[in-house]
Amino acid sequence: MRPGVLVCLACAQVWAEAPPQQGGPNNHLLVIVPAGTYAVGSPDSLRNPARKVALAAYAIATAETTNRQFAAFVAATHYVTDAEKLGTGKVSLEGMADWDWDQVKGANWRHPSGPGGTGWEELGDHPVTQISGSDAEAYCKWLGARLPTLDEWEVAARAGAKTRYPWGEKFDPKLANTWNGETHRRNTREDGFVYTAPVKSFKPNAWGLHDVIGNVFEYCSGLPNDAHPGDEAHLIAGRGGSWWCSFGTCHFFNLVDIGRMDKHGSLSNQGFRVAFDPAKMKGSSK
Ligand SMILES: [Ca+2]
Ligand SMILES: [Ca+2]
Repeated sequence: MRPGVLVCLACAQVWAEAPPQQGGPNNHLLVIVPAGTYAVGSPDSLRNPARKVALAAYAIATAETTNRQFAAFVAATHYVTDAEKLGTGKVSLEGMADWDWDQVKGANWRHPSGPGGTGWEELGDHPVTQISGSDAEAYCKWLGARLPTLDEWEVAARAGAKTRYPWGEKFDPKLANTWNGETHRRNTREDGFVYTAPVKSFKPNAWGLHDVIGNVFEYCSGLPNDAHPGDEAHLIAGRGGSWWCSFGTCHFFNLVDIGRMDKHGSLSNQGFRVAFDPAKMKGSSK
């Protein structure tokens, strides 16, 4: 597709044509984003200021990577995640105080809330969690994929929208899986889910991407402009917020804010979606 085919009409969210979708390895459904110059950021953000970015063509998954997809990777490679090596993962449950996370022994992607909680087999269509940014990179390497860059993630998540959310400027709790309620002591269940939701439970954006807002924070490559030299070794960026995020705690469930996480940390609200360089997709046999 030649650049310029995607023409924004009078409304910021109406595009002449959505990018094509195609099946990728390990059952990832992908959107092909054409090369072009795209608007990202916001005038209100220091970490992600409004600007134009030139991108080469890339493919990005329409959904967050699921437990079933991650299980196929582990079955093929016997990969051991950071949480499994450490023996613990960070878990937050309804009833805890805002911002509290427990370091739970035995919490890992197979049992994201800990050994007594629901296992991955029952959460096959849910996004994989309790994996670190380093684990996500290992999955991508196996697949012949990579993490999206911060700008690639935002362009695909915006799908032409210039607003704070894919659907406009005002948050709508029915359109994404976030934390509903005044505090983490009690969840009002307005969006129907307390913790992760099966991927694609919510309406996609204009380009067919689901859960760009909420469900799980999504690791991206690169760091925002306030990073220091050497930060890449221990930090990784995340976008879009998660089921845990609320207006009273981390309110990064939007198209602008960029989170920074411990690259080897594992939490029950952090996951990822994959991206590809189109030329490399043909070589994958997964
Ligand atoms: Ca929710
Ligand atoms: Ca997400």
